[in-house]
Amino acid sequence: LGKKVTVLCGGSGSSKFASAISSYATDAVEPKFIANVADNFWWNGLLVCPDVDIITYALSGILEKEKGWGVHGDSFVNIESLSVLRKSEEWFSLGDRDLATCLKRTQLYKAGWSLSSITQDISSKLGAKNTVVPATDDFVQTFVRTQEGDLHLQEYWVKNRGQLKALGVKYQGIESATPSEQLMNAGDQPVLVCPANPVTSILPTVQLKRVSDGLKKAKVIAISPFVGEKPFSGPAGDLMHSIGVEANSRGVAVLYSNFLKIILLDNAEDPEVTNSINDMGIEAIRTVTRVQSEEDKKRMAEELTSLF
Ligand code: FO1
Repeated sequence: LGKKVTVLCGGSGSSKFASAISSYATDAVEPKFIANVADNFWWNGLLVCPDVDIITYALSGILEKEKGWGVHGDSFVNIESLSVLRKSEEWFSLGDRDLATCLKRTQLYKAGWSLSSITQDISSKLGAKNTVVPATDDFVQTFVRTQEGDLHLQEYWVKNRGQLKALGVKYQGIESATPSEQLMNAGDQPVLVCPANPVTSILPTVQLKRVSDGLKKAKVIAISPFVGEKPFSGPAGDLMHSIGVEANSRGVAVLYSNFLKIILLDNAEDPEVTNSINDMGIEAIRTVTRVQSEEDKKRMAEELTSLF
């Protein structure tokens, strides 16, 4: 068996890297994918876990890659029917197959299963090639402070399309949540931080108690989700400003500086940013960070394997 590595994931931005490692690096490494849970929410009585599901679908080869969430080729009959009943409430388009995942999850959750046992069960039934572990079994939820009040991340991002000015972020429940055992022991192995939105996808995982300290001794490698000021996907820019850091790769390095050893930056990155990250004692390596084709995934998997 290969070297054990821990991969910290968000959703869409991380899914290509998760599938790159799963498809092309598993001769050399045995990856464990830790999924963010702070975007989980209750929808029509169902427990929806977008990032957990996005990574599970990616590792099972059924992710809708175009959108970066949901199941490829899914239908949306349930949403059409629900919209007939109350259109204004149906801003979250959960596909029909996705609905089955969430129905089953909710049923098991209500029967007393932990989120990690449920995830293990669902991911193995869907044929995921590697283990997916929720960052915690407890409830941690991201709320964005706006002039209209504190909005759950899904309301801020999906319902309001990220149009309200973000004034701050809080992770409700994080102080009392217990990190998963795999996350707690991650410091013993190399750790990869996928190019995810730090504020919504990585901080709620690494700020779980004792995690950041545990990561200090690990070889932690992150891939920047930014090229210049432009994030790969999602609301990273505004949310980073709202917590007082620059919305670029240097801001990412600052947020991870407690434990980060290496950061992969795109070749197009500003040399000044690269130099200032090196000055922080973090090794900045320039490469091609965009991963689209299978060829790109293979190259990225080889590059990462050589760093682990
Ligand atoms: N994102 C959207 O922008 N619109 C949607 O209707 C939507 C539905 C959806 C259903 C299931 C799922 O797992 C994810 C879904 N997402 C949708 C993506 C998602 O909620 C966000 O991109 C992430 O949670 C942000 O971390």
